[in-house]
Amino acid sequence: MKERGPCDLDQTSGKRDSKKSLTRRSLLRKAGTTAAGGAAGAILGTSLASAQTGATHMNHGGGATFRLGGTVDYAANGLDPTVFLRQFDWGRTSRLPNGQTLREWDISALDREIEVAPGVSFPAWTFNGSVPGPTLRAKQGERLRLNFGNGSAHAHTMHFHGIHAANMDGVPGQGAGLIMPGESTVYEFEAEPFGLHIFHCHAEPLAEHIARGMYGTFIIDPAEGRPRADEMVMVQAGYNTNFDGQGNQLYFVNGVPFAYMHEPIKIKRDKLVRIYLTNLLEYDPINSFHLHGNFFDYFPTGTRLESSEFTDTISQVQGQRGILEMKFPHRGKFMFHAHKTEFAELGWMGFFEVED
Ligand SMILES: [Cu+2]
Repeated sequence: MKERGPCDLDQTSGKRDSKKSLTRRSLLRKAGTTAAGGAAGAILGTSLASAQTGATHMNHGGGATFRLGGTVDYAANGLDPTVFLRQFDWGRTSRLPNGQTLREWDISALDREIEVAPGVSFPAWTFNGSVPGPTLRAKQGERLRLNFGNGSAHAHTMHFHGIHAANMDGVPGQGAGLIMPGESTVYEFEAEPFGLHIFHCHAEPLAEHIARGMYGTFIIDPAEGRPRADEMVMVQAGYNTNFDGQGNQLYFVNGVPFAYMHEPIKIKRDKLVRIYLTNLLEYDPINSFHLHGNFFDYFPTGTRLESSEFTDTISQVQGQRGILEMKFPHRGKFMFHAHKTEFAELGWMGFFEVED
């Protein structure tokens, strides 16, 4: 990891209200004394710098930035959250002798340093070079094939949620088992059931392999499709930048804390929006999603076509996921964030910007 100097905690004026002081204390408690202090310091710098200029870092008008307006280098990270949001990897297709469609992807495990906050680098383990990995998408009834190669210095697997044979489960000791550095394997199974699923590495220690970034979203469309909508994927997770396994110093959707505060998600008023929301957060047992100024229909795991709930807040435990559908009747900016406010203030918050 990059070395950082002492973080910016001492540069504040004494002018803070009790809420910011509390935030500062909880950040100090979480940050520890390693590089995580840098990460938390970068975040904390937001509220302290804002306090000095009279703004607040949850300013609904201006949005949040890291200290001094810094952003991370999306190009170097191989992931631009605004692009990733609506990017679905359909792989390539061919026809099997029985007439079934074969859909195929090439996935590599790669070690990669990514910038998780301005000037703070994190030694990630990735699928295809980014955290999260690609959003894989298929249609119910297809045959799916994953050509998996391990270009990492560590042993990994690909474990898919879904219905499949035991030897295609991507766990140590079954089927191909652990895929060693330089080795490869093929996972193959039917696309079932339709819904919103996930994939992740299942090598041990499992929590670390996931927390390092080895996860992604796996969507199987129902045969009859879903109503036309502006579709997007949001992968909730975090970075445990001090590797203590006790919690996370940064939280996000789609790899970059505060990304959609910098760059609100543009939405057309009265148009159907569909969010594929997954939770790959390690070390914290529960994540949540709360939408301001609106309600949504919720389809847990996306495996039924009828909404189970009309709400503005849902929770997801690790590995849980669900589809949200909504229309925005009002123009303007609306926040979305973890209703676990500690996560929100450490990066898991963003804006929708609704326009005509
Ligand atoms: Cu792994």
